Amino acid sequence: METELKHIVIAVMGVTGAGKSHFVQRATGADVEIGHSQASCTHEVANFDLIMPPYHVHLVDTPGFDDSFKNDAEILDGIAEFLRQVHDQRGKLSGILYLHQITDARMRGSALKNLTMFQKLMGTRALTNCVLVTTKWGNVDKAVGQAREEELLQDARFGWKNMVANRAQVARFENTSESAIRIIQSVACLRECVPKLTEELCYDKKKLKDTAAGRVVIDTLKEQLADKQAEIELTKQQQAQALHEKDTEYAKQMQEQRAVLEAEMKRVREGQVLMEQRVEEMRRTSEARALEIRAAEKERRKHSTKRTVGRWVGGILGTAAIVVTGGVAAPLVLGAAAVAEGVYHEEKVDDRNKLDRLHAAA
Ligand SMILES: Nc1nc2c(ncn2[C@@H]2O[C@H](COP(=O)(O)OP(=O)(O)O)[C@@H](O)[C@H]2O)c(=O)[nH]1
Ligand SMILES: [Mg+2]
Repeated sequence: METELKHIVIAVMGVTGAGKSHFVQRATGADVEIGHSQASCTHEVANFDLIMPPYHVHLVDTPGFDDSFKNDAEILDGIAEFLRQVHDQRGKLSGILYLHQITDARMRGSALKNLTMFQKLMGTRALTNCVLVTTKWGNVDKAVGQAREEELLQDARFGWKNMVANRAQVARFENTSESAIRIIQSVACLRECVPKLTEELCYDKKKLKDTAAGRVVIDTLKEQLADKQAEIELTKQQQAQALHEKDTEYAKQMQEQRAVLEAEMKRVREGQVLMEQRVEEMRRTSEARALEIRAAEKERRKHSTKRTVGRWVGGILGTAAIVVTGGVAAPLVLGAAAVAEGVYHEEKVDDRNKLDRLHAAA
């Protein structure tokens, strides 16, 4: 039956905490990591399958442009890579759901930034396939929620008015699977869309930094770089002053703070390098990462086979030694087994960490 299903892609976007992963969980029943604090959970673009005849929906959870672990360049790079893959594999991008929590009394800075990025990513034409979805209605008085929804639709500063004028739909998520499915159904049947970012990268062959969304990120990175430089300068002065006053404890604190700031500055610079990529380079980078991951997985499997064989051989020899010595060698054999198990465990953790690092970078 599966072969008869039509494969479509629907992306879920919005600020951290808007309820993207929760929505995906409600729609698919999958074990999606949901955030219960301000720190974001979804750092990578992640695909979840939903069989909804006649469609096989690839529901794609994305991180917001306010992630606590990744900067805007890394987030945009991840989204750009996802859009490039959908385009290259002739995937049908049927819809983009933009989630906004109705519990927010005021549009926070991060919410405004995400909205700006969303509009830059989509452009105008793809808005036909966009749904502006409000969430968390259960956590707000209905009349208050309705007033906020009205404000979102009327106040031109929020961009919703313009998006709706350009055929974006509006929906309320009622925190049930049926509600999630209804929203998905409202875009599943639409003709596929090509977001502005896909157009810019795949047809106009622009570098990420020259796209509409990229330009916003470039400005943010420049500001962040200037801020970090100023902070580093300040810690240098404070460290010198502390040393002059022989306050070694405070001088040490300032040195540590500077090291953190320098590491952050390095990440911002790496972000700037990412933005210089063209779509061909993105492809090469992601192919190289995929190869690295495959090689690491092969290596891990090889190690795990070696470990299993080692355990069996060790077990047989150990038992034989205990039998031959009439039990005298038992403490020795058991001690050796414990040491070997410790080594196996460390190797396994090392392999796992290496793989996790590669997956995180991919
Ligand atoms: N009551 C209610 N809680 C929600 C809703 N959507 C999300 N949440 C909660 O909001 C928090 C953040 O959700 P999450 O899906 O991790 O947000 P994400 O960062 O956008 O992926 C979690 O505690 C969710 O359980 C909703 O529609 N109603
Ligand atoms: Mg999430």
